[in-house]
Amino acid sequence: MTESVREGGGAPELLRSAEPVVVGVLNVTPDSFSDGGRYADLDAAVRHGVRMHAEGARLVDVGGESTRPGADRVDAETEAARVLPVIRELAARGVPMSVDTYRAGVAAAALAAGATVVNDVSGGLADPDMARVVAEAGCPWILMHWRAHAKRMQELAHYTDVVADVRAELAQRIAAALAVGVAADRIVLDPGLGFAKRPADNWQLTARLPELLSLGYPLLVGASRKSYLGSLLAGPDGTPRPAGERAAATIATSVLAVAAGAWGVRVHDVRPTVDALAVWAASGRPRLVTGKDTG
Ligand code: PMM
Repeated sequence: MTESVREGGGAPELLRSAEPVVVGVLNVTPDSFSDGGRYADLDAAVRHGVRMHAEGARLVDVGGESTRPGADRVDAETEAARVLPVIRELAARGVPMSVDTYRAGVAAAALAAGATVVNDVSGGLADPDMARVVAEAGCPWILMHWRAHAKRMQELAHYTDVVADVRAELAQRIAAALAVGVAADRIVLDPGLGFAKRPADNWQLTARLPELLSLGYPLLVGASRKSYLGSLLAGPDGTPRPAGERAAATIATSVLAVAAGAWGVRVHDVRPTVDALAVWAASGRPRLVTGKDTG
């Protein structure tokens, strides 16, 4: 293994970025809720990854299994067969990537193929071997708040205080990661919007990000095109706004998250997000002051 792979190919510096980090979504799946099927073909996926990088994505997040509520799981071989060729091609073109997987075997193969970050929607819960793979690679690990696989997750959307509960569960995932030797400066947290969350839970989490930031780790927020935005923008007859028409709501959410202190945002629409964050930066990087901040 080369030094640059072992050290995460510059990825640890990315975690200390002074600029908000835009992570571009590349789902190599036939069935993701927002872009399923569009990038299932290798050439189309590679073109889209290169384009998102050129548009300002600091990471392209390559995923091979849909995590939309109710989605069927795929086996590890299928997942690897979807993501590895794309990762190899994008690495050859100098595109920095995370792999969106909860499987240790897929993560290890993706790191060997050129990904430098592991984005684990299960926060290390789904595969007991993931922490070891990440610790040995020394790569950044995005730990997302998660309660169960897609088929069951919405049954588990019950909280006493969603922000306090997510914070406590993320703290447990941090402790578990540190216990197996993952370095603290490789950890990124993510509230997991839409994962075992009702719409009101997602709004609470985005409104109270400073409480999650107080754990002391960079925070990634992934609101892009999610169904709670579709519910917010429902038509008069209650029909949710289709996924492809949630871009403005996503961008607003992303800017608010960055203004609240988020390290990065995971989005499908990279260019308008980068543009919106340029406006935020040129405006003097105004910070969102919440009730908690002001005491
Ligand atoms: N959301 C999805 C998939 N992976 N990873 C992280 N870290 N955070 C998220 O919010 C997240 C994720 C589901 O959305 P998609 O189908 O658009 O990829």
